[in-house]
Amino acid sequence: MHRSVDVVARDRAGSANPWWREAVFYQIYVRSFADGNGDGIGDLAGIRARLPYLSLLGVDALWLTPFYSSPMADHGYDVADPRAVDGVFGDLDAFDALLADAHALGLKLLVDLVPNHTSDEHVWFQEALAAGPGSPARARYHFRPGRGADGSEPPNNWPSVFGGPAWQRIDDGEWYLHLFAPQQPDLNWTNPDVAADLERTICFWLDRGTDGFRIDVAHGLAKPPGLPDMDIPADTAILPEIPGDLRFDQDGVHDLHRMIRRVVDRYPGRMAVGEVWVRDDERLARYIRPDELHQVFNFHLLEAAWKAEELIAAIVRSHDVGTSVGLTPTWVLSNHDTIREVTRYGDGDTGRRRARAAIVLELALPGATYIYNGAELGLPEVRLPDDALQDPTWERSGHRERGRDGARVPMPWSGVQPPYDFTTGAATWLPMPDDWAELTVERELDDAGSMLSLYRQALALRRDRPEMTGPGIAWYGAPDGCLAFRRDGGLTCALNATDAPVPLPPGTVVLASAPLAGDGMLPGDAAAWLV
Ligand code: TEU
Ligand code: CA
Repeated sequence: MHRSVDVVARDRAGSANPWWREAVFYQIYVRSFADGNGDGIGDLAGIRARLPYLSLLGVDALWLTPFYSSPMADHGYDVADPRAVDGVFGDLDAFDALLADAHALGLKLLVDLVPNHTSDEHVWFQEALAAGPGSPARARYHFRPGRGADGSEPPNNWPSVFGGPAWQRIDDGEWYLHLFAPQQPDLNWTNPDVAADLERTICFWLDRGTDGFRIDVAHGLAKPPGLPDMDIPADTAILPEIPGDLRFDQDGVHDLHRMIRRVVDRYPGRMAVGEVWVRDDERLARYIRPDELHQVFNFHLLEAAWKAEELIAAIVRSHDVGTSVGLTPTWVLSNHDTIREVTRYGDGDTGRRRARAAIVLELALPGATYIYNGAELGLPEVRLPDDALQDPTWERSGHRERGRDGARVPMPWSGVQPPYDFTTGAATWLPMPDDWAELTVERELDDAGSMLSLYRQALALRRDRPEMTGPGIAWYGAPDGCLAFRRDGGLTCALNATDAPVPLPPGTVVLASAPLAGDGMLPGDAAAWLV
């Protein structure tokens, strides 16, 4: 077996080697990272106080999830004012101070843009409710009369991503569209006010020195003319990107990304990465054409099962998406919407071993990597009690889907019991498990065998080793259930997804996710780097 996906990345737009191309980004779910004022909810001051940790970890850039003024129906992804900081998280001074300190440590900082929808408490939506049917204020959203004789049926059959219909009826009988929670009305991107306001928001954050954006639901935004019904397979109600899904990835979305790019390009060195859940690679690549986004998340690796064939296919596909437009790819193992990798890969010891191997694999790959806070500690998904669940998915699915809270439990910093120094207060916004004493930052920093130490070693090697370079990878033959590839610069990465040891490829091991199984043998569920 010798597959080659060698492609020399074309330089484009400005710098031959922009900082984001091979950067390691660290995603901070702001509510859950560190609490600076004792109310049990993470905030900007908490992040600022923990910046030395992030510098020690060895990442290049941070991405903060929304910290804007919000009623928190979707924990900040329901934005009431995109140019104001919510009091729960701090204020603009706290943001500026955080940004200045991050820059002083050499860390770049991205903020989240949420252009698909606003909060129902956004001034525009309040105006729209008051102004009535047919008004210019309603034209900024998608208001429609209902179907049926009395208009009591939703205008079309679209489901909300969080369960239930994507339409909400209001008192005067009209309905409005919300692809997510009813508190997140979708904006109408054919209305010029909408684009003008996003431009203001982009400039507002870039003028403060922010390095760029993660763009929420970047495959949403544009809606098909007339909002027709879509085909909904009987077995699915809420997964986005079902075939023929008219809610996402409409051709008109690309004009909006070109607009965003024109604005961002006025600020040299800044960038935007889109959250695009599009499983067709050719369509996914459209979002990173030279005049659109700089990067797009690529979820193939996150969605691959723990099997060599699936991992290889995910890597080849992701790599090709990038190189088809002259870019290096992006890699993601988890984020605040997905099951934590330790749990996804089998939980317990098996899950931990595989998550260790997965990060060794991921950090060997050419391109940019996004790490979700807590992954570096090996945090598992938490099975929270029903009465603690806050994700709107839980209620909207009629308690069929537990939602994403299990991946959003606050970070354990030190100590042996909740709240593990996440807060100086007693309670945390989601309860923390009693058995996380071994998973704190403090404990793992002191343990050479911890997940955190593995991340730190891998990140340091990635930064320092000359072998970790070049955009291409060449595949080696590998035993069944295993994979091995070599980067242009000379690094070999081997991964064993079986449960029995296999011989390592030739070379000197510089990093291994588990102790080697005797001379030159890579144990099961492990990965290694060789030079
Ligand atoms: O997620 C968008 C989105 O489509 C996700 O719901 C995704 O499809 C799903 O979780 C895959 O399992 C973004 C944010 O990341 C999410 O936290 C927000 O709730 C959502 O947008 C609405 O703003
Ligand atoms: Ca707080």
